[in-house]
Amino acid sequence: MTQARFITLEGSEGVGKTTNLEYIKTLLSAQGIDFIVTREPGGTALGEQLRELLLGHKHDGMADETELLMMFAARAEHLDKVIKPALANGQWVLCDRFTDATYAYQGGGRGIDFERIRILEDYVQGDCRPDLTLLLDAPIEIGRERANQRSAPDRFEKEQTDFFNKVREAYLSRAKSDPQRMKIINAALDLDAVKSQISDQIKLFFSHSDS
Ligand code: Z5A
Repeated sequence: MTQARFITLEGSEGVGKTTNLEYIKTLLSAQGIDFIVTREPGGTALGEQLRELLLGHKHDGMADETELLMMFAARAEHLDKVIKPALANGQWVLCDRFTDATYAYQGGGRGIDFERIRILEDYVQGDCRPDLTLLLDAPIEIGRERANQRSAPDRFEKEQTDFFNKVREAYLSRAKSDPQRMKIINAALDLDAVKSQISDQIKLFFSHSDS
């Protein structure tokens, strides 16, 4: 496998992205792949500061457009400082959330026109898109119940079930329209069953990357 690949992990809150990221790291390491792990919003010093502003409660009444543009501002920095240099250097990139999250949260959840997001995506990313996206999908109640067992809710986690149902719908609709890249993982199952689906998809991806 010569060319570096860009893999992203998506899903609504508490579905198990962080948990399964650790598992994907072991699968990549086992193949001897050189990779970096990063996340959005964040991944750079500036991006992490934007993350604090986006997730914290200091700006609870933030306009939807401000939120959208801050996501893309953090992404522009992330692409410039981390993602593109790593890929150019032959390192795979494993990223916890990327632009599908913008379509799902700012598009589906907040109701911003998808076409506006697409214009920003083209402007900020050029032709940089993930090669593989694993969408961890579970009914909202399951993810929320898992997430509630942890820290106090952030600005997004304060949203109501209706918001998260729209987020989930937008994610699923994107996966249906781009099935080559975006693979749906049933994250409602127990952890071993989730890992097994992830392992199957990653193996399939490796086999395509080889050819
Ligand atoms: N956001 C946005 O709006 N627009 C954008 O463009 C981007 C992001 C990039 C970032 O949050 C927020 O930014 C996010 C969307 C928005 N807000 N929300 N909601 P984040 O990604 O950092 O946080 P998160 O989505 O809330 O993820 P999380 O809370 O870290 O959850 P997770 O990583 O998916 O889950 P986890 O921590 O791995 O697991 C949660 C618990 O469940 C934990 O105790 C696990 O042990 C347990 N777990 C995991 N899997 C299982 C299974 N299969 N069975 C049983 N228990 C399990």
